[in-house]
Amino acid sequence: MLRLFRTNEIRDVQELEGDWDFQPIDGTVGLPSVYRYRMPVPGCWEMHPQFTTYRGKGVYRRTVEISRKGAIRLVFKGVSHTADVYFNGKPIGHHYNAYTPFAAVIPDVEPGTHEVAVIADNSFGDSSALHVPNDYYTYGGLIRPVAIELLHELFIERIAFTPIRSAEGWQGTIRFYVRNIGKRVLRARVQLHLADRDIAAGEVDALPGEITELSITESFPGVVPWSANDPKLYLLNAQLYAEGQEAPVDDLIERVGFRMVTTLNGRIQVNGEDVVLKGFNRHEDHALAGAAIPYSLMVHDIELMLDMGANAVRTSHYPNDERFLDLCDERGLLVWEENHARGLSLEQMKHPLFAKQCEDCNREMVESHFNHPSIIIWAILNECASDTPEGRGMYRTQLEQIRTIDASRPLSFASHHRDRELCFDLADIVSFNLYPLWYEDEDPQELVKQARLWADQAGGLGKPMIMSEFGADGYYGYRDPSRVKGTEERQADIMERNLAAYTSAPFLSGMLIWQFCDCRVTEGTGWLLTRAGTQNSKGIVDRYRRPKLAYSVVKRYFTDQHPKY
Ligand code: ADA
Repeated sequence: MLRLFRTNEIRDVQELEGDWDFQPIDGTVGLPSVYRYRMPVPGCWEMHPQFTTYRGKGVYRRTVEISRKGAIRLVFKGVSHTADVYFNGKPIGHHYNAYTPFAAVIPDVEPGTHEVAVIADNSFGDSSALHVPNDYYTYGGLIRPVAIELLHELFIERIAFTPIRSAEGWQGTIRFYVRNIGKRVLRARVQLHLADRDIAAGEVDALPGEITELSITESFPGVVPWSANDPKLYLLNAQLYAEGQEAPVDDLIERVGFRMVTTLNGRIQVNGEDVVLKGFNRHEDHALAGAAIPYSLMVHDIELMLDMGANAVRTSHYPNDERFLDLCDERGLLVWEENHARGLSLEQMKHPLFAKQCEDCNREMVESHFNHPSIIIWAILNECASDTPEGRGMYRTQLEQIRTIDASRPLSFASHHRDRELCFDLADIVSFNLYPLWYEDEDPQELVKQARLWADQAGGLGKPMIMSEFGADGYYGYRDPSRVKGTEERQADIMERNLAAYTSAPFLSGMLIWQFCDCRVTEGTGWLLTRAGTQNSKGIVDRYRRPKLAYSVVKRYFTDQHPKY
């Protein structure tokens, strides 16, 4: 399943899910001649009994049937973490980062049987600035769906919908990006259907080899706004006509919602109403699936979060699977989505590929997830060197890059630098990762007030504030009357005191528990990579989603006595 709704009625799209051939290879070898294994796609190779800890390169291969002569596009929603794509043995694409989608166009394909092969690499090394040994696991393989599309030489690359709420009612600015992979200029015309309206969106000369933008702003009177309590969604159906053709040559269907996010008076508003985010940080990790979480288990995660009374989720620490975001759109869960970086020091940020790899990740994240109404915050660089002047320059560049692509959502970053933070003035929302009662013996009530003062003194005055992480380890099943650190009892006690403090702090706009589920971490040395069981055990549920004692504590604070916002 690619998405939770049909994205094309005209364009021929086929998902390439199922068993692919698989073979691990040494660094230097190209495509192998013998494949000894089979591997499911989407999937992680760590779920195969022979590859539970394999770090290196593995080749996935399968054949595809093409029914007609012309252009095709191979779409990869996520390959972990570096992909080299081959079509009939020829290299056609390269991509870095497990958590963002990419595609490769092949302009002139004959009908018949063809071979697709992908070398996936999850090793750490000089060419990777963001995937490094860390407090989560970099799995290997084709972890998200793959599809093949049959294309006309003129097609819709993407659509960006921005809802606007004004005194006169709802409007929407819609940008169509039309791509011409042919050799001559083509006149393109876009016809749009949205919220019971048929709209001629306009015409444009699409230049060969380029992506041409066409933009309109329209009123949509009478639409029902998207909200957490009533997450009303609309299909935005665009059809593309090429000169000289009667019938549309391509289409793209997006799903959108009418909602606007603002940050006024030190609070976050959705459609003008103040919201307080209550929810979780969630890693895409499951004991039975690794990072390739199937749809039914995504639903299970969302149901568990909603059962505890959550209204928000943070996609720590990378862009998420689109199907999960689709579910958040449908269930009305507010999303903080962030780029891929966790805990990088200034030295790691000075890696020669850091800037480029972040820039690609930011662009791919924002462009591909632009239309999800559930996403209300974009964020960058969790706990990186925002306490240094050089780091500040990099934060500034990245926040500016995101604002250029999407000025409609507030920006944030999660900081653990306390009074040493230097970048709060650059963001719209100030966010703190603090672990009172776990790493430090501090009183959450006092600490959260102190954090507000730190923010006010460091450029965050008047900005909304979120406790973006707090939590404690609790090993599933370890219960003991001593309530020592690591017991489920102690974790529940620590959650109780943190939640009591944050739910009664009137100046907070959000609290996001670290973390929803336990997650596997990279095995290594040093305190971070030698966590008990090679996992971060601060989940409120374990890696199988079994609830710990803290579950009912969270539920008590997030539900009954507290409204959804
Ligand atoms: C950090 C970090 C998380 C996780 C957490 C912890 O603040 O952002 O990824 O490592 O702490 O468990 O210590």
